[in-house]
Amino acid sequence: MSSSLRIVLGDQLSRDLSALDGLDPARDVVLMAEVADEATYVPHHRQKIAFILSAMRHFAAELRAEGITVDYVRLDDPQNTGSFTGEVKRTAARHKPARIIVTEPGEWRVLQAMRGWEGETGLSVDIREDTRFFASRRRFARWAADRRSYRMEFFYREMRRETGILLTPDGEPEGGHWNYDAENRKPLPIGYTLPKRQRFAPDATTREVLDLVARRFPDNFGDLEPFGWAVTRADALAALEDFLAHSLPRFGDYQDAMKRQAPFLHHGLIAPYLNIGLLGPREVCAAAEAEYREGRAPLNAVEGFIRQILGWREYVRGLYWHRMPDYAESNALDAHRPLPWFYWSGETRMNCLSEVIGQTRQHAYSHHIQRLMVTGNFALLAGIDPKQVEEWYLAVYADAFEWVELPNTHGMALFADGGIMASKPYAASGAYIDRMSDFCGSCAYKVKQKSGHEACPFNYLYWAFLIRNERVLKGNPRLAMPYRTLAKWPAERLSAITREAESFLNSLDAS
Ligand code: DLZ
Ligand code: SF4
Repeated sequence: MSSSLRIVLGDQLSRDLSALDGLDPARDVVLMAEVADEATYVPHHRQKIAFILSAMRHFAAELRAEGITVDYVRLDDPQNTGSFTGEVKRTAARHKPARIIVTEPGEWRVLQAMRGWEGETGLSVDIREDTRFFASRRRFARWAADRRSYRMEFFYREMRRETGILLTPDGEPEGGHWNYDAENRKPLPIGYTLPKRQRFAPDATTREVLDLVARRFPDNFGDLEPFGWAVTRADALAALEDFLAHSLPRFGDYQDAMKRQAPFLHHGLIAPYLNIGLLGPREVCAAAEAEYREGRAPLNAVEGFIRQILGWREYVRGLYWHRMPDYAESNALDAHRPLPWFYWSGETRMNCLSEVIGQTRQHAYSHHIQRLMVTGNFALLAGIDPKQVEEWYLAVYADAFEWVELPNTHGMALFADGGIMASKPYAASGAYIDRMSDFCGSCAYKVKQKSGHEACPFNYLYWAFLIRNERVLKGNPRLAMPYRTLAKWPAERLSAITREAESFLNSLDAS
């Protein structure tokens, strides 16, 4: 048998990766490469770079411990060409394999590069399906065929039926309903004690990577330390156990709640591990289901958690591959304002935004409702250019890869796809943030005030957004109520709102 060069990318750190199927340790070589292109295609959070590089180094060490030959290229290797394609060519020249085997990547631009590898190396390139997802790209395409717009809920039900997860023996949804979200919108009670979350102290490998990142990326966004992410499968499993035991039971109740100085609440904190391959979605869903079946966690929590993975995560990935590359180009609400500088500095008098951006800077993490209803909501209301918002989301979160970031930002948060993905824009005034958080009490603005210097900007921005986008949004049945309200207001009131919003937005510095 001739040898194969097998390539493992930084978000493919799974022993069951299809590119490693049938690997012959006596002949095959695995290539893993730290490359400048990947570290710089957006200005990643420094913890994100450290997390990925450290997890890559640990994964390479685990493969070597199995007797597998790993050609590992470090970022500071003087021969490093800086690109996947350059490193594949260099390694192919070194090892002279008969073929290249790789698993399809998570990003469109990388797939385009991969498609050029045959021409670049003169070798056959076997691009294998990423079997770590529940739904293959083909499976999603079958579901999406003939639909003009997609709804996660229906796709999710099919996934539940297909996998049998949380079904009764006669194939009905456990508890009689598919979705328990109505029970999952409670604000945190005052004085509530949150579970303590397990974090992982850096070992020698991580320390070395932290030094490298500090040297190479001194000016990137985000605190490098304290660094508490798991960088091995064993620690990622420990993080999952910690979540299941202490946070899952109340995950449902408080999954939309927000609190000052409490970035993690009851959230899973496992998206970074899932998205780079340290954990697999099947094992995570099975573990959560077992908590319900054994009576340790209630159904509203377990169903809500599983829906994020079996439903939402698969749905956004399917949609990304089904609609790319055109998906990224739409701008349905004609939003062109530049991203305000405070998204990077965190310096704004709007307390909700400074809290959420501060947590993001500290942890390369912010939970889903903060991403959607604070940073996302503001960008939507302010009419910020989708490309600039997307770059920000792709850069600042440890779990962000384009397949998951783009649909969530472009479709869900910004409605830039005009409703392909979500049935309405998630626009909200300050009242929503006030109901779900304790941010407003210590804000320089007054959440109950609708206009004037002290008014919460979300209040007039919300109405100005509806006024500005009336032509596109008025027919949306889910926005019928606010448009009925607007119809009752005199024209002077509408133009005063528009003026106030414009003058506030014009006062913000662009990034
Ligand atoms: C995000 C990232 C970074 C920062 N660095 C690397 C790297 O040096 N080497 C690597 O293989 N992958 C890295 N990644 C992850 C890639 O960007 C990711 O594999 C592609 O975007 C495909 O999803
Ligand atoms: Fe945010 Fe408005 Fe509340 Fe201030 S008052 S924290 S700006 S929602």
